[in-house]
Amino acid sequence: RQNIKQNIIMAGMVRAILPRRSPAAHKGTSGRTLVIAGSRDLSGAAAMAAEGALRAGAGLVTLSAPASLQNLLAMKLTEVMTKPLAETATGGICREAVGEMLQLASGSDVVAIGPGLGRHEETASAVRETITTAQCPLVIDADALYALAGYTNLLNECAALPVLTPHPGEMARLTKLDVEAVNADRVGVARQAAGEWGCIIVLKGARTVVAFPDGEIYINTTGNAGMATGGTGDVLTGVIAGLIAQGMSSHDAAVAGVYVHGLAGDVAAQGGMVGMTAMDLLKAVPAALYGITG
Ligand code: B4P
Ligand code: MG
Repeated sequence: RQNIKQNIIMAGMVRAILPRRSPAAHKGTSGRTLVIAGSRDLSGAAAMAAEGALRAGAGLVTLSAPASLQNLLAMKLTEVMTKPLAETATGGICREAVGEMLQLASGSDVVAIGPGLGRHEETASAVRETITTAQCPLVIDADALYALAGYTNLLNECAALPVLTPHPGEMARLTKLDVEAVNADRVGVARQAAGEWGCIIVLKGARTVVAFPDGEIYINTTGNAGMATGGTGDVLTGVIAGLIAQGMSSHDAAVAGVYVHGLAGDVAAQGGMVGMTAMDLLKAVPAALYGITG
């Protein structure tokens, strides 16, 4: 394990793996992304993740969220299709929504799940069932990571190698370590989790670590402290999913996604690092992609 290479993610590496748009492309050829996100008080996270997928070039993006958010999200997101899900009394996804989520997933190339779902136990259980039953690649973030704490053994049941995108706080909960221990050995902790659970770990923060089950590590150097603001993590979830929708493997999408996302943060920071928002970052994703592929 010690001998396995640690790679720094370089522009040339990302240039070689990013999808290129054929002149004859239509929206169907750029993939279908399903985002499962949001709860009554957390609509912004769902919107950010859905837009992240679009900004990464995904052809069609569907956002399924609790029914009470339907009108608000449909107003907020012009280009995203919205599908209402059955919800609990507190406004989170309920058990009865599992069938609908699986149905939507079956027509999708990738599912991103987690931002803003809330932490109701019924929602967590519906999330676990969806993750273990859906047949497409998954990007798992935020409250879906909360749902997996104590249940990481379920990741074995995923149809394809899932991508998990924890920040150090979420990683601490998943590993039952404290945040200091995670931060003291980011590479070691991410590598061990990826190997033990059978997943790709994207451990976020300055110098995001991407770890694979075979011990391979990629470290990202794009991005800046201006990204330490609400919603930027939700954008990353959408960006990685949007790249998978366009035909990238989960492996390549995780590596390229963190690089592009950080570069978008660097582009956005040209307008001022302090006070930049996740929305600024979203708008900078196409320029970041263009800067890499031309
Ligand atoms: P959440 O509700 O979990 O909200 P969030 O995930 O923090 O927001 P977001 O999705 O936008 O950011 P994320 O970090 O995913 O937070 C609530 C609770 O979580 C809080 O109570 C807090 O205590 C805890 N928590 C949050 N972050 C923690 C941490 N780092 N350690 C311990 N506890 C934490 O995504 C941010 C994105 O920006 C990532 O892509 C990241 O790589 C990037 N980024 C952030 N700072 C960067 C930097 N300095 N340089 C480069 N990239 C950076
Ligand atoms: Mg987050």
